[in-house]
Amino acid sequence: MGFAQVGAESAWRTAETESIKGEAARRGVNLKFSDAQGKQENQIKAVRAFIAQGVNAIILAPVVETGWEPVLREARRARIPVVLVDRGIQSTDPSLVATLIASDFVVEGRMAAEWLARKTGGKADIIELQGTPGAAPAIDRKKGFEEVLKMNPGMKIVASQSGDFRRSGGKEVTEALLKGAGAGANAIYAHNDDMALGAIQALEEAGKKPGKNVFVVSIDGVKGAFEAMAAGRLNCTVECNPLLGPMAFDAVEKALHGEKLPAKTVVQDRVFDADSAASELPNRKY
Ligand code: GYE
Repeated sequence: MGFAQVGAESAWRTAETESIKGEAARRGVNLKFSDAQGKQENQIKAVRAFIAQGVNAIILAPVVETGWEPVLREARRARIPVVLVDRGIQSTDPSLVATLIASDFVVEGRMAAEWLARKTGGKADIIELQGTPGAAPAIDRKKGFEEVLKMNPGMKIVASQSGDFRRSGGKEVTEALLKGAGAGANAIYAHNDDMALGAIQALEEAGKKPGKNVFVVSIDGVKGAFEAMAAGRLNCTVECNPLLGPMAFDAVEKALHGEKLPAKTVVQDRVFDADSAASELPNRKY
């Protein structure tokens, strides 16, 4: 089997890679792994190489939503089922993929905004740190968050930029925005924990108190986020489960047996905040 992974931009992504590699080993599956270093062209090349090598199935975590149809048609022609994990694609032809296993990122964005609305009494000037441009979680986490802002006129995004889901990106963008449009912000919404952790560093270096005079809310629920919450530096994280290996391999097996799969299986996520962080920390698996 082939697994075309996005890269290693975040702790979430590393946990997903380990989950899929671990599950392959448990099932005795020979897994060919490709890291696209965040570039769609590399991912497309990897999928083509898997097809050429005659793999039985392909797991794909698509870096962006668009541009997949030609290579997916090649896979279909070769009768190789493709299971999408964690990020969806835009396509008018549902028969190009066997199924998608992912969280609902719109719901995650809504949950983050609802938490912030409750905590701030509906008054917030927000810096938004977006994920990779064109990626499903960046598009949908923005959408869900903004839906809730529309119902809370006292909350607005004062500055918004991509930090590419990386800690370094979150830090650099926050540094720059704090000197400009985001100077007066009392909240940061990061599309993932890694960017939030970078932003926390930037806030502290700018003499601010993240978690106290600037609320920081993010998504993923990785261990580093729970540690930051327990230390009072991060306020809230919305979980997004990366441990997709078992579900992905179940789906592959069904696809290989010709079973029809649902278009999407939604992974359920919960919200955690600083109140429960310390007691939850030992239970976290990623
Ligand atoms: O939230 C982020 C990552 O696609 C759901 O990608 C995933 C996202 C995750 O790098 O940390």
